[in-house]
Amino acid sequence: MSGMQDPSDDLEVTPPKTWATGAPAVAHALSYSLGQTSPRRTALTLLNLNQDKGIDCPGCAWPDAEPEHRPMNEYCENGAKHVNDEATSKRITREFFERYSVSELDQKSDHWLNQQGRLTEPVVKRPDSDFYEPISWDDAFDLLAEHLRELDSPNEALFYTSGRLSNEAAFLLQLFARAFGTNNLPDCSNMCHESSGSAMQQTLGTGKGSVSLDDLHQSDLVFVIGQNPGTNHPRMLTALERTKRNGGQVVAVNPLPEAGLMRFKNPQKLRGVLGRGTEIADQFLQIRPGGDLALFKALNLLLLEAEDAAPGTVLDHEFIRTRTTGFEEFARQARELSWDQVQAATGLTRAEVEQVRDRVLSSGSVIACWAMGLTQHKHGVATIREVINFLMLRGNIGKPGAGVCPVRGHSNVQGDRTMGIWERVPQSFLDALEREFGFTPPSEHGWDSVDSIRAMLDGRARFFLGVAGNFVRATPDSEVTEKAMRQCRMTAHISTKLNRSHTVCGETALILPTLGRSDRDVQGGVEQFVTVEDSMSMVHASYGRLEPASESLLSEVAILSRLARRVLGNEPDIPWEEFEADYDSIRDRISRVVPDFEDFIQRVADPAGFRLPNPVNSGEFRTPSGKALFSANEFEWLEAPEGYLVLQSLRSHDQWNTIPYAMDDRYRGIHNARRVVLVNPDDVDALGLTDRALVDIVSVWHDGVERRAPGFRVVSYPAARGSAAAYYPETNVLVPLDSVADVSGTPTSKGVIVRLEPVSEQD
Ligand SMILES: Nc1nc2c(c(=O)[nH]1)N[C@H]1C(S)=C(S)[C@@H](COP(=O)(O)OP(=O)(O)OC[C@H]3O[C@@H](n4cnc5c(=O)[nH]c(N)nc54)[C@H](O)[C@@H]3O)O[C@H]1N2
Ligand SMILES: Nc1nc2c(c(=O)[nH]1)N[C@H]1C(S)=C(S)[C@@H](COP(=O)(O)OP(=O)(O)OC[C@H]3O[C@@H](n4cnc5c(=O)[nH]c(N)nc54)[C@H](O)[C@@H]3O)O[C@H]1N2
Ligand SMILES: [Mo]
Repeated sequence: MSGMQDPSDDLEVTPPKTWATGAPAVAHALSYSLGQTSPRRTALTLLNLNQDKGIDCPGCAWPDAEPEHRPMNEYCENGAKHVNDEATSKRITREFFERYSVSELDQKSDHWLNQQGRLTEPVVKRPDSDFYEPISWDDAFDLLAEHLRELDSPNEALFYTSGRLSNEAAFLLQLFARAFGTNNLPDCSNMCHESSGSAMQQTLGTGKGSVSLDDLHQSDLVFVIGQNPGTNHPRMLTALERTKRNGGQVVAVNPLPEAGLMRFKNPQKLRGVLGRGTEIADQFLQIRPGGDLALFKALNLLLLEAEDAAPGTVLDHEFIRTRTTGFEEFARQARELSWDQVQAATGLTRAEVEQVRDRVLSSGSVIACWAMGLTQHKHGVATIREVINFLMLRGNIGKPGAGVCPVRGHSNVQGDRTMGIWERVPQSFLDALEREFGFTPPSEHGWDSVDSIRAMLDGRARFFLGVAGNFVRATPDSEVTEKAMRQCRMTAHISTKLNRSHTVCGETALILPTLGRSDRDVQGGVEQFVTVEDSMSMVHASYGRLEPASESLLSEVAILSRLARRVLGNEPDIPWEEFEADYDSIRDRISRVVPDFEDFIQRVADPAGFRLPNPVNSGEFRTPSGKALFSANEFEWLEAPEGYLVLQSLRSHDQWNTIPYAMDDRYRGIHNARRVVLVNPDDVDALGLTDRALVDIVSVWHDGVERRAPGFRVVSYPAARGSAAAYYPETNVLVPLDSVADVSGTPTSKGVIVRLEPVSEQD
């Protein structure tokens, strides 16, 4: 497989932190930023982050507070690092591509590739060459059009996106793909919150979360499940601090005692800098990976039993009777659970679960927040359905302070879906496109990310265009995925920075450099803005503020409009030129195609933006029965045979998805190395290993193929017994392509059965 391995010899380990986001966090962000760019650009980006007429932080999808409650520095350490990674003063010039062949670049690490700076002009790798060389935009569009036209069917083309795209660019991409004739729009959601969407769609009739920031502030009890907010959604801690101040409680469920779940020091307040900070979790459940289905089944059983003991006092009968179906079957199955099963799956005691039940019984409103710790498991969809059963038992859906809160990843991943980036978009959306643009979009479903890899492998797909993202590093089974990509006739990427997907090339490969969210975007002499939708369905504008990295950069909207025009001409009749010249003209079309976007142009002028309604909050469930569904979920858990562990692949504190910013994981006390595997000290002993031993991680799967990630240091860490944790994307090689969640097809990145094989250090 390609890619240099970052050595692990300089590893230093310090005790994990027990609190997150104090003053040192701000200092770290500033030092990273100043390493990337000038003090002036740093100040310009940071002062504009999440402000009225400013840059929407291209980091995570956590919502902004209302403008009047937004401090001047409404950003977090990791958002600051992230936006300054984009604002870097470093540039990749044509000399760079003369100096390094593609094969050489392919040996570089993810970190090194990213550190080379912003891409500045379009480049092409031709079939018989090992070098990228400059190409004009015009020639690049011609080449793309030529490759698209020679396909036997539009379905041989794949259009991948990550949730970095604005609403406007996303709308154009799906419009182009469908006018071209395919629904092949795989996206990062397939690897991310797809399980949440699947579970909520089945049971509640909506794919989106139902709570607002206000709900979170007011809630009596908030669950934070399978989520590391101190690192991945730091501003969520400000919200949880408010929940606590208002008298609410927090229960955290995680195999790792993550710093942000324990204690928070608010960097925006003097008290936060100097004091002890706020305790976040009132109760921490250190669960085994994949044990959450059992935990929520157990809680549901305890609630049913509490109702038996005091009829009419525990369940919300009115809600169950009038708003739901399936309760009887659910309850019958819930009572079959045994506590031995719960203990084996969760590693928790009955007393711990009963303590949570008591908190629930004393709470009028409950919210469940979750992220990748639930979605990336084989039974992720069933687990989330069970969480929804749990909320519905006491009517905790659609009332203030209560509801479902899948915490999204990329800043506009939710908006991209709203705009139709979905390989299985509903027919009603396709019909609306047809009414507006006068062509018939294909109704056959497209391929998701995993199916796209399968299609490339067996030659059913031959053209890959990635708009943002890093497909080969985000997807599972790295060796297989790389082979699939290399078999394409053309791979092309619209990107801001260099990454591994550019070095794993099809026969012909293109890199098309684009403006980032922070760059000023002027079309026809007029400054443009774009819009995004956050995790709580707030839609608002984002304005680029920095001088673009090069004069040759085009915006995503411009690239997609020109490409579409070159490929499709005037057939169907879509005003691509107008779209490029004035983004309001795209918003106008969005307002007529996408539900709930009426008067989009006027409404988005409000600095606070506007909130898309969630039907659940007005008691409307868009399921076939018109009611919310209680589901009966089979008991399932992850059992590792003796001598094996359940490995989860996760993010360090110092990376953004596939891109490590530094070799550290500050809150977990890991320094100068990423090839580490965190294991409970008792498991280290039981496996006959020692702290810092050098091991290969080997995964086993019923296809009999042995997948190996070589050269990791064992670090004794307070992880749940029987579990291990190591960083993504270095461990994606261990996740079999076919190991996906039921229903959603999401790779099981948090549930891989592995053994640790000692490596001799003689030589
Ligand atoms: N700084 C920064 N911010 C980011 C990102 C980033 O890379 N860097 N990525 C963005 C994206 S795209 C996303 S999707 C989000 C991801 O946000 P998270 O979901 O917080 O990301 P992960 O690092 O994958 O962490 C998963 C958490 O789930 C826990 N976990 C693992 N398995 C289980 C399990 O079986 N049960 C339970 N209860 N817990 C489990 C892990 O210990 C870990 O705390 O963050 C977004 N924000
Ligand atoms: N094993 C394992 N695998 C995982 C996960 C896991 O937890 N474990 N998490 C999964 C999740 S949740 C996700 S969301 C995916 C993430 O997968 P992706 O979204 O595909 O990956 P990113 O690392 O966010 O993509 C980074 C690249 O995006 C480009 N980029 C950045 N900003 C812009 C922009 O404004 N415009 C354009 N055009 N390009 C831009 C840059 O070139 C950069 O190199 O990975 C998934 N894969
Ligand atoms: Mo994600």
